[in-house]
Amino acid sequence: MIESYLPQASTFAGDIDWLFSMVFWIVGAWFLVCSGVFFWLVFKFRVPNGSQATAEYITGEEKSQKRWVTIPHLLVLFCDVFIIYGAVKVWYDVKQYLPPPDQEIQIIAQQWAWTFVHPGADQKFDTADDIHTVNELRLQEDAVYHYHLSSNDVMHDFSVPVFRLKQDAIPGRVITGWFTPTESGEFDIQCAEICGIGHGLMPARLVVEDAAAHTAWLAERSPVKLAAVTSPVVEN
Ligand SMILES: [Cu+2]
Repeated sequence: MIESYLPQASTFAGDIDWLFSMVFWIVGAWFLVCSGVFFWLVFKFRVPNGSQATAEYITGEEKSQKRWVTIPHLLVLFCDVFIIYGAVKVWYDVKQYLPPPDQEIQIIAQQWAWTFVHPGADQKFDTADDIHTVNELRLQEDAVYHYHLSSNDVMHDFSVPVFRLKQDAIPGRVITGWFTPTESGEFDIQCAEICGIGHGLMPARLVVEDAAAHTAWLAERSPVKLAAVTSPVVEN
């Protein structure tokens, strides 16, 4: 249902959509039942025009009256079991479990831009071959990524709708999570936490590409290679 409006581009996007759909159908069914009972009562006990009938005072103490509360209550609790089971399972898979990574990236939020850091060929951050991009995140399709999300100033939120991913960035903390892109293409990234007057101007682009294209891009953007090209050759 949701995927017809927004592609599912990560491995867990389908699980999140399944959870949304389950809650939608359970709550939707109860909404229809409640509305039906409500209007049935309204019309059944309608007083004809001109009648002098007075409203009946019901204490709700009789067993036959209490049933109107206890039976729906137990049925709702029964539905809650499914919602809680599904929510905890999906939450664990998306937010608490960390599958072994193929790649790692750093995501740094600030007022009002995103900086993305790839560790480069040595797979280590804070070294000379790190690749920095601003407001453009390039990822390899079908690779498991660990992200390390931080903020330089206030609270932000890294939101990638096609991944069904939202994660707050909190100053002073580095939050690690994961995703696996499953569909190549260009998608939106947006800050999802009001972070100041430029909050709405904090979008970024996500580019997911196949392994060959991504490797070529990493090689081309490597600062070590760029330095080799641009630095003057010193000869004695
Ligand atoms: Cu922000």
